[in-house]
Amino acid sequence: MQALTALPPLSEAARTPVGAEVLRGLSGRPKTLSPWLFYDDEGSRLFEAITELPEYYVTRAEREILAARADEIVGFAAGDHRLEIYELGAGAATKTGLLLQAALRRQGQVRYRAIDVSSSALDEAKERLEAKLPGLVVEPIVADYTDGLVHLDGDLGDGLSFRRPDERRMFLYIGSSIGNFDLPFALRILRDIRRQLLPGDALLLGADLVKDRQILLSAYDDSAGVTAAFNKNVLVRVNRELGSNFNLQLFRHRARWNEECSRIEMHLESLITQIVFIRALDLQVRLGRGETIHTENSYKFTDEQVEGLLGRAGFGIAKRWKDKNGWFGEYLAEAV
Ligand code: AVI
Repeated sequence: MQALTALPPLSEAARTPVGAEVLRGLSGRPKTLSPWLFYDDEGSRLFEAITELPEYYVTRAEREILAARADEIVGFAAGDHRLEIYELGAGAATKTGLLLQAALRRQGQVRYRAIDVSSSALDEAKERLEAKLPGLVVEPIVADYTDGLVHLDGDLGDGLSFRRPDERRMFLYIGSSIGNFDLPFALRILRDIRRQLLPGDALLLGADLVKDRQILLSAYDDSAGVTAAFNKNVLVRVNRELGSNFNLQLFRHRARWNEECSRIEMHLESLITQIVFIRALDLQVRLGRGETIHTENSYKFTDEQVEGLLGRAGFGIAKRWKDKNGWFGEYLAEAV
């Protein structure tokens, strides 16, 4: 009975971000749930575990590039200016340390403004990075950058008008997070970033590249089942927050390569014909056997696609780097 009283009333539940998304995604067909729902505490923990998996090359490949090239990247971005570094979706900011160290080697002191929805991840990153890197000042900005950066102007401070002439901004958008958005939305994010910059400022964009299909499929359907648990955790979250009765045993994790769209798709496939009830939304969800809930896209790019997107957003390419396998790309783009 306790759970009954803990749930918000119907109309209120549908207006919470989670309620609204579940109502939108599961009312019609095809069924979808947005990937931001993955990242509750357990989902964030599972994602960190994914980044350590042997099959999930993405994080390792990017770290390899940053470890080898951080000084070069920072040098290109700075020219003879001082760099101020911003990061979108900073989270625990583990790979970023390599770039911050390189910037500190150049200029002794660095201001790093980290933007993320999770205040606890930002607090943890501030404590860890400032303790480890003397000269670094971390300024956490708690915000959802997918809502646009314009309303951040106050937080981003002096906007564009109040810039020291010897200073340049470098935005970091690494980890191939750009790949989790459809292309028009990805372009919108890049344009939002461009609006925060002046000509000569820089954006470092990390993008996962098209490669052998089997390598891609294993990365999103690992042998230890961590990605499956990450995917199914979305149902655990909906059960907890909206009082639904999804039975995890009756769903299978699926990773598919969609060649035409150049993306890995993650789905939750219903193993039987079933009806799930979502109490807080007073919603019955009918799923046929084999029907799926599409939970994530992860686009894989070519150099031309990345550079085309950057060009349309108002950037020129200054330089690009790859890992030794050529699986991941780091693109330094200059605001023009
Ligand atoms: C966060 N993002 C870049 C990851 C990716 O590879 O698309 C999310 C992920 N989904 C399953 N594994 C990792």
